[in-house]
Amino acid sequence: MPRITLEVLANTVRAIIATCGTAIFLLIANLDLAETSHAEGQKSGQFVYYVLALSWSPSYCAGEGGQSDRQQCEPGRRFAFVVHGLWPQYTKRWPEYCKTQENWVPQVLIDGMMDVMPSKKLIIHEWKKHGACSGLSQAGYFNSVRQIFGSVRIPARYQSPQAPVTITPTQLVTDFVKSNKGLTADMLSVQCGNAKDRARLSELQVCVNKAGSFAACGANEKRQCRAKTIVMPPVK
Ligand code: U2P
Repeated sequence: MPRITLEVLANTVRAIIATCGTAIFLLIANLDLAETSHAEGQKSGQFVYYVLALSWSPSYCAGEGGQSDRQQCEPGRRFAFVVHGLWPQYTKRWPEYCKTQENWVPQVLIDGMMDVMPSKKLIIHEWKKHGACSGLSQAGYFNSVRQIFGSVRIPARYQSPQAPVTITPTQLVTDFVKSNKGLTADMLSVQCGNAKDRARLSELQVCVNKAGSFAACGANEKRQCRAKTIVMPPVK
C-alpha cells in the first residue's frame, strides 16, 4: 500500500479546496445571474420593492422626446411631476416583460390614468414592461400607481412653477423629505443625466415597499444626479 506522504496530502487538500472554491464561485455567479437576469418570462410578483419614477414633465417636453408628444406637451397641458412608471425591482436590476393574460389595455383604463400618466403610449408600455411583473391585475397595478403617487406630497414650490426653479439635488431631496412623513434621503434618487455642472432634472425616483410605504432604495438607484445645479423648467 503506498505511503501517503505529507506532499500528497497537501496536494489532495489543495485540489479539494480548488474544486469547492469553483463550485462556490459558480453557485454565487448563478445566484447573481438569477437576480440580474433580464430575460423575458420572469415570474410576476417576485420582486423586492418598487420604484415610483416621477418624471419632471417640463424637462421631458423641452427635450427631443417631448417635441412630438402633443398629448403630454402641448402648450396649456401644464404638467409638473407626472408618473413615468411604477417599477418592481430586485435588489439588483429588475424583472421585465413578464407573461400576462392582460395584453390589451382598455381605453377606459387609459382615460382614467391620463391625469397622472399623461400619455397613452407610456401607459401601455409601462404595463407591458413593468406592470405585468407586479403580480397584480392590470386594474390593480394602475390603482397602485394612483395610490402610491397620491401618497407622495409634492412640495408647494414644485407643484406648478411659473418660472424655472434652480436648486441643488440635495435641496430637492431635503424639500421632499420635509414634506413627507416617513421619507428619508436614502429612499429617493435624483436623475438628471450625466452633466456635472448644470443639468435639467429628468426625474425623481421614490422607493416604496410592496405595501406601498416609503422604503430604502437599492443598487438600481445608486447612480444619481452629479450635477451641482439642477434646473426645473416651468410648467407651460
Ligand atoms: O433609465 C433608462 C430606462 O431604463 C428603465 N429602467 C431604469 C431603471 C430601473 O430601475 N428600471 C427600469 O426599467 C426605464 O425604462 P422605461 O420603463 O422607461 O422603458 C428607464 O426609462
